[in-house]
Amino acid sequence: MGVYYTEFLRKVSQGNKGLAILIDPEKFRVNETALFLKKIPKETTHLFVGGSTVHNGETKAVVTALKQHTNLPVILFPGDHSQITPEADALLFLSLLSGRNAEYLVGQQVKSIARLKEWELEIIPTGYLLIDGGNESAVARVSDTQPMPQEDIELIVHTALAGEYMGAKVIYLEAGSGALTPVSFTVIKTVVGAVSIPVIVGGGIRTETQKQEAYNAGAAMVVIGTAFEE
Ligand code: 1GP
Repeated sequence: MGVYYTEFLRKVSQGNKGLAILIDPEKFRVNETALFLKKIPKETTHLFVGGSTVHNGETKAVVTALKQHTNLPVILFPGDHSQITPEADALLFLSLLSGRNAEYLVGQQVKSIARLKEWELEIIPTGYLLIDGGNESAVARVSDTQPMPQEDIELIVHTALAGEYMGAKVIYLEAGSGALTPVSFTVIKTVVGAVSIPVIVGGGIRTETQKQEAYNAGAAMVVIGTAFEE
């Protein structure tokens, strides 16, 4: 695996927790990049860039501006193949395993290959699971898939394990941006106990308490977007 994943695994194995700040290129002002970076928490370990509906070229401009202003790893978290750009450090190569829409399981991924095979971008195979966050998420709308109910722990665990067995290097438990209810302690803890790869958790995490709860449940990394946009 590439350097960013290896370094992440090393930190996780030492008991360190990751904190990624998610930047949605649609809402980000490139001319305020320096100011934005001053405001993010000092424990931030990664910057994620992506959104459900981003126009062509916006991601490139945001990633380029971030790379000019910070040494934090800039990781793509794309809503679709058009958001993949070579200026970033790594790419979460997402497959939306919670859904049954072939386009988001593998179709978008195939569309990215002509470019990816020419680029140096580090690719991190990621099993992406959308869990019900109590409101309709952009991921559900855009992908036309249903989130998994938080109560259906067996389905969630089996889906995460299917991801690991298919080769995912991380599992991403997503409640959806702006979720009313983040992924629960029980869901995180059960998935972390079942898989042997790091678990990333995001969606609806707004407070320090919610963040700590995800860490205490075993999340290797928490992703926060909306709370910093606000
Ligand atoms: C990342 O979509 C989340 O997984 C971000 O969610 O915007 O609610 O923090 P928030």
